[in-house]
This record gives sequence, structure tokens and C-alpha cells, in this order.
Amino acid sequence: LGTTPWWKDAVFYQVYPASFKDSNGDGWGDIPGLVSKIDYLHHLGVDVVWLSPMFESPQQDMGYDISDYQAVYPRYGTLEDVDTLIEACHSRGMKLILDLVVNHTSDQHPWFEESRSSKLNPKRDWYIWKPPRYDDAGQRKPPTNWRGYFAGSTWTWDERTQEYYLNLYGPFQPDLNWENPDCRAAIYKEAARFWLDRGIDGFRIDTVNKYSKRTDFIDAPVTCPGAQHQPAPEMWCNGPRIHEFIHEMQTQALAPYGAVSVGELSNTPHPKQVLPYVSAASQELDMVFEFSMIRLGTGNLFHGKYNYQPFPLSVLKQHVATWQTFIEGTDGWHTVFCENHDNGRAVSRFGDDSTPELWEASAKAIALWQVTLTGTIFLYQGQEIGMRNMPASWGIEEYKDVESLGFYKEAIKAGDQKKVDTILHGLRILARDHSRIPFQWDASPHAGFTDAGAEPWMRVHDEYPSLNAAKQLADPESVLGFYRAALRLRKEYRDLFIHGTFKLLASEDEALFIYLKESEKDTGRGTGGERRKALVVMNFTSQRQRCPDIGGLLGSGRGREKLMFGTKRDSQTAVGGGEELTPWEGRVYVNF
Ligand code: TEU
Repeated sequence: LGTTPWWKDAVFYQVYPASFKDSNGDGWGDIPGLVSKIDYLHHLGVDVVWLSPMFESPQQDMGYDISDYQAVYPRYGTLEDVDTLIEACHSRGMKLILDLVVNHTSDQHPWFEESRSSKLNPKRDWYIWKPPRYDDAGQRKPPTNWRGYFAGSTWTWDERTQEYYLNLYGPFQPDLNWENPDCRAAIYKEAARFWLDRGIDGFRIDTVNKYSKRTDFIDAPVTCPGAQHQPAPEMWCNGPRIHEFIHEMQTQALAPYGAVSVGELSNTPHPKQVLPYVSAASQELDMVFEFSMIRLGTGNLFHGKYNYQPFPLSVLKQHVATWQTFIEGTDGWHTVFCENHDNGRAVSRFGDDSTPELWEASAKAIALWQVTLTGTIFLYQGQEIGMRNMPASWGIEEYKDVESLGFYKEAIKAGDQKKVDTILHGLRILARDHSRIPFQWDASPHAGFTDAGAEPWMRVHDEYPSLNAAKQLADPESVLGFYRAALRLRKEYRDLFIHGTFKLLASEDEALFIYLKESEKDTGRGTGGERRKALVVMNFTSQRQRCPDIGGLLGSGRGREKLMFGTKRDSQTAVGGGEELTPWEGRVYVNF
């Protein structure tokens, strides 16, 4: 373990700049606001800040629609503010990574304005343009039947040049054409090297598996009969040249700086597809976010993303087991996360936030679960204080996300009230909006996110007077206090928690989540030559559950196991069968 790269052990923390901390009273978070909270993050145990897009943008998809890679969106601050942020991180031994959003640009990026200006423009081929098709009645049709991520076609008609351009996300997000070498060179230079030259430490790389599309541009099979557009991720994910492109980006843009990279890998649910991206030998990415677990509850392709499908604990456990073990015996590496800016809050989805007691217990259980898993851990802002989804009573007017509104408007247009109700229900659990409401700093107006007189860009959660960081900072028994202590233990026993092997136990049990972590080698401290082991036992229900035979599961023999830590201060140290775990109680036992 002595020579492992630094980023394997690091604690990453994602900041969504619009909602983290506003310093100038305009209701939007900003970089100086983030700088003012670096000490808070340092105290929590964060090593690396991942800052979501703060580049110049029309903000139709919250900055994932970039119109100038080399400028800062004025409400977030200036280039000098980024320099200050880099310095604020580095002076505390922390690092900063930015978001690299290069599958598409904004339609207001000068590259696209040139591209759409004429078929003869040298940048025409930097985006993906196709002529129309015509049906039997002579009606113009898009080149393929593909449905985009935000509802609607993936193709937008351009009047001036009489062709369609491809946009997997919004029509305002035209896809770049990675097949064009000049386009790739410009991406590496303007979007990546510009910031690395300024001193940042790496990138979270957006939509990393979508740069190489299939080039035949054929219709997707009809999986939603009757629908105008068909889901088609296999047409644009993990395409024929994807590994060539990523390796090139690594060699030309990242490796010269020793930059860390974490790629966003959606629609890639098979370990054998994922391994090539993260194998050290292939020199592509250090690690990726894989989405099977975080997507639990979302509807399938047929029913649509926001058609909520309840799932049993055993399914969640199976996903965790798959992605905890797929790198074992390989030279790859993986991530641990349960929240980001594209999903509902973990405590509302995987825990139980129906009462204050259950909220606190399940937020801590989630913390214990995450800190004991193998891989690099990523926290999302507010997760550490157990921030919850927006209240169910809030209406659709509080939802701002382009994806939420795309699905909602589609249902309204269909004039089908049942469909509208289904979407509204799904949005209440899964919408990207939940993670985007302002951070709850304290009990002052607007939760201390912005000035008392300002109007925050999204409504602040009603319960901020009781759920906020200031209150929890003062209480070591709080969710925040628990995260801080648990992150320390994660590092102290890194051989077990960060680097250990993972074995799921009682996989069919729908109440308990139990797994065994083992250090790779005998670390020799008091284990009598055995490998060090940790048994994680969590009650993932809101009822009391019988505690299993810990000694038996740990293989240490009854009575020889020790409680290392737990979510409850008074967790039993005397163990064995017959005892009970309280709702959402979690404990970690060791054999040394
Ligand atoms: O998301 C890409 C993506 O494919 C999905 O995982 C995303 O969550 C979306 O909800 C699909 O339904 C990235 C960003 O994380 C997201 O915020 C952006 O909207 C998207 O790219 C487009 O840039």
C-alpha cells in the first residue's frame, strides 16, 4: 500500500457552485463563497474538492452547457477567484478538480455558431450534422428515431443550412464530433490544458463513454411501441473508437500534468465493459462513476426514467457486491458514492427520513456503509449533514431542472393525468432538483446560504432551522460529527476499508446488510497471522432486527470479536446471537 497513488485514499467532495455558498447576495452561490467554506471542508476531512461547472454558460443545464471553456460565469466570479480557490486548497494540502464537459457545448459556443453558419465553414465538421429523411407523405423526419435524455428527439433542425444536428441532451447542447482531429485537439487545449496550466489537479469527466458514437446512424429497435422517439443509448455509448479517444486525451492532456481523472460512465452496466476504462495498463482513466446502484428506483427504458419502481434491499446489495468486487485481482480501481447533483438525496431514497429519529439513524447508517466500502470515496455537498429531498408538499413550480421539466411537460402534452401523476411521484423521489437546493449552513434566514434580503435561485428547505451545519458542528453525536469520525477511521484502517476485499454475506436477507472486509495481506498486528477482518452489520430497516452471530460470521470464534465503531454511542460491545439491532443501527466488528 505504500506506493499507491494519492487519489485512492483521498476523500473527494463535490460542490455544486450555484447552491453551496453565496458571498455577494445575488442568490447564487459563487467561488468566493466556496473559498470561505474551505476550512469547513478541511475540518470534515475532505482532501479534494470537485467543483461542478463554473464556466461561461447560458445556464440552460446549470453550466453543463458551456459557451466559453476559458472563462468563468460572472455570477460565480472571475479567473482570479479560481486562482484564489486553488491557493486556498493547496495551502491546506487539499486539491481541486474541475468538470470537463466535452461531449457537447452550448449552442452559443463560438465553435457551434461557426459550425451552423454554413456547410462550408471549416468547423462544420466539429459537430454532427445529417440531412433529413422524408416519410411517404413527403414530411421531413429526423435522421434517426432516437430519444434524447431530456425527452424529445436527439436531432434539432437548422433552418439556415437545412440539416439536423445531434444533441443527446437538450437542443441547446449540440454534440461535438470527436471523429474530427482538429476538434479533439481544441478540446484538449481549451477545455483541459488551459485549467491544468492554471494549477488545478485534475478533472471529473462528464459523459465520458459517449465521445465515440456508432457511425452508421441507424434507427434504434422499437422498445416503446407507439412512442415517437425510441431509447437508443447503445447507439452512442462505448462506441468503436472510445478507448482510442480516451487514451489520446489521457496522453495529450492529462498525463503530462499528472492529473487525476474520474469519468462519468452511465449506461455501462457490465463489469467487463467498465474494466478497460479503469485498468492502469490501458492508461485511460483513474476511476469512473458507475450508475447501477444510484439509478435504483428509476424506471426502465420502456416506462421512462421518472416512473418510480420500488426495489428490495437484496437488489441494492447485489449491485454493491458486483461493483465492489469487479476490480479484485485486476489493476483497476473504483469509486464509492451514493449521491451527486443528478439524483435525489440518499437518506430519502435508501434510508428513512419520515421522522427525525429515523432520519438521523439512517443518515448515519449510510455514512457507515459508504466509509467501509473499497475504492475512492466521493461525498456530495450536504450529504454529510443528512440533507433530505425537497418536501413532498412542494409543487412543480419549485422544480427548475431542464430534465424534470422536460418529462413533466411531455406528460402534460400527452394530456394523460395518470402519466402526469406518475411523473410527479417519480420526481418527488428521484428528481435532480433535490440535490440542488441551497446548502443549509445555519438557522439564519435562507439557511445562511445567502443574504437575508436576497432571493435564493432555488427555494431553501423548510426545515433548515433544525437541520443545518452549524447545529451539527456543535454536536459530535450529529450526522456531521459521525461522518467526520468515520472518515478518520476509514483512513486509519485503510488496508481494510479503502483497499480491502469485499464479501457480501446473507445476500438474500431483506433487512440486514452484512459484509466482510479483509485486508489484502496479513498486517500482522495481533491477528496471530490471520488477515485482518472487519464485519460490517447494518440494519437497513426502520424496525428492530435480531443481530446475527457476529463471532460466527467474522470467523473469530464467539467472544473474540471486538466492536470497532457503530452508529450508536451505546452500541453493544457484548455480542453474539439473540441481541437486537435498533432501526438503522450499524456496527463494525474486527478480529484484531
Ligand atoms: O450527466 C450525464 C448523464 O448521462 C446522466 O447520468 C444524467 O444524470 C442525466 O440525468 C441523464 O438522464 C451529465 C451531468 O452530470 C448532468 O448534470 C448533465 O445534465 C449532463 O451530463 C449533460 O451535460
